[in-house]
Amino acid sequence: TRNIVSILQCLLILLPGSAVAQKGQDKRPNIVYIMSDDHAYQAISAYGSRLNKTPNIDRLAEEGLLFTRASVTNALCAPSRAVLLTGKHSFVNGKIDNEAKFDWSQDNFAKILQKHGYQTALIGKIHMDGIPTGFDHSAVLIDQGEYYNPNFIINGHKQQVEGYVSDLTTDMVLQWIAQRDPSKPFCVLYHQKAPHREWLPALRHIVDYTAMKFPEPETLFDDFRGRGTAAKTAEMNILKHMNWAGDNKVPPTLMDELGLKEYMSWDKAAFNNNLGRMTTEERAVWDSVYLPIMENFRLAYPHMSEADLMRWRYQRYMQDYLGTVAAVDDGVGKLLDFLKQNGLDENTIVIYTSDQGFYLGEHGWFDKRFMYEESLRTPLLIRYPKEIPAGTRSDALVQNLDFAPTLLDYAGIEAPKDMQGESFRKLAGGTQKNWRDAVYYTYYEYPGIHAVKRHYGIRTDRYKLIHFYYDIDEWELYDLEEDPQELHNVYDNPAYAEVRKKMTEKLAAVRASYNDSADNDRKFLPKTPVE
Ligand code: SGN
Ligand code: CA
Repeated sequence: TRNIVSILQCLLILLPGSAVAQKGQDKRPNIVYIMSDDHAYQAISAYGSRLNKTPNIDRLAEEGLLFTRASVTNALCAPSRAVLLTGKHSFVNGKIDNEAKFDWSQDNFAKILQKHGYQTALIGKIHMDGIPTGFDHSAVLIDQGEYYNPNFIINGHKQQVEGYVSDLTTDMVLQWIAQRDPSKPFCVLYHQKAPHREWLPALRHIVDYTAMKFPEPETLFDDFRGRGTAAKTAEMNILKHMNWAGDNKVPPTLMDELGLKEYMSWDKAAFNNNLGRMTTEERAVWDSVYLPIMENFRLAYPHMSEADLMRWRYQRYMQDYLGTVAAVDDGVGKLLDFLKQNGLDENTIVIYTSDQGFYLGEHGWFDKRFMYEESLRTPLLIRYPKEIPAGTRSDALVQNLDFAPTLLDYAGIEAPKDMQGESFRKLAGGTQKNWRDAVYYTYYEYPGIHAVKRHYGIRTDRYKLIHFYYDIDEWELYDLEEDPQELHNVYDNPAYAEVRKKMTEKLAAVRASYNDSADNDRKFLPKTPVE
């Protein structure tokens, strides 16, 4: 089977234009929904990245619409995917964290599209157990998936596929589009694993990216003065909580030699498993690039201060993270070219987004989870020339909650009344009239990895109010205009008394409007209380 997949991929690459343009009377638009995993907007040049260039994702901004303030309702992988599918908040669809079971029997927008004659496919990472419902075809990674020669479950059958995960995911998407029935519209969820931890780039990108030096964020050495307990106790610090082998690619033998300890018990195993998936030839290329870096580190280590180590780890992190983004961007380029070559570019809506944002060293952090801007916000770009003028930007407070109703709207289908999001198709011209003035956020995975405490809150045009609860009871209020980096909690600042009052009322109203409550918060608490 590995060979068959490879042959099909070759055919596809050899025969551009082999897919058929849309035929027949059904002119409803096709949908390609691209979602990568943990792709920070700070790592997209259309968003003004200081770090990297993403020429292909940028094409979506040049030819379509870029949302500057799109956000998620719960900055974690599987919950975000459940919100995408259902158009409902986590406390309604039940997938509150990565652990909770997702009930695939509930309604989702793919099922609705299917019922209305769309061909549907899900390809790449889904990170939810069970057999996906609503898709004619599925080829999904298992759990987090693997970077090199990954396993896929293709329509229920597990198989290892040779190649690099981001390229394979792209090729499988193109292959599926090529073989579809051209008389019916299609919708494909094209879900990249990258740039998720442990950040292993395609071999074609490692020489360039490991040679780069990236600017440091202003808050790399944040001391969290002016913030509450939650930020101080989170375990997302690049110096203290990152894995040496798995994340920074320091070989386990070198860790032992330098006396570096595993932070996560699976650190060394992760390194060995990831690299163990490469063929001998692939491994030789990898070693030729990474071993000299590690030899330099071995020599430098005895003379490095804590700050030096932080800087070194930040650079290593960025080199690998941004290296994985490069193949995601290549894939977007390949898809856009493919659609054009096959006459599908006018009638296909192409969306690019991520399952949430990510910290690229801001506050000294990696990972996500918090309602602070870097993880709350997510990139969102849409190309659909029939309705969206080139080069449009919108500041509207759209959310991943809105995807299901929006995609149904584009397909000419009325969204079920119980979906909580709203179609943002009407914002496509760039207007912000008649749109929500606050987004609602909930986060539940605590106690858990990275130790980010449970919280919920709202963000409006200018302010953000957050309540951390469970083993603490703390409020934070930020003035995003005065303090875009969220360094000063002004909740107890008398100058903000009026703002605090209004935001508190607003939060209560928004919570009630979505049917969320303190009872819900309690319902989702772990059964055994934390000491
Ligand atoms: C793994 C990662 C975490 C990450 C979660 C959730 N650790 O547990 O850093 O927050 O996934 O990510 S790792 O050492 O195993 O890589 S999510 O995107 O799936 O929500
Ligand atoms: Ca994610």
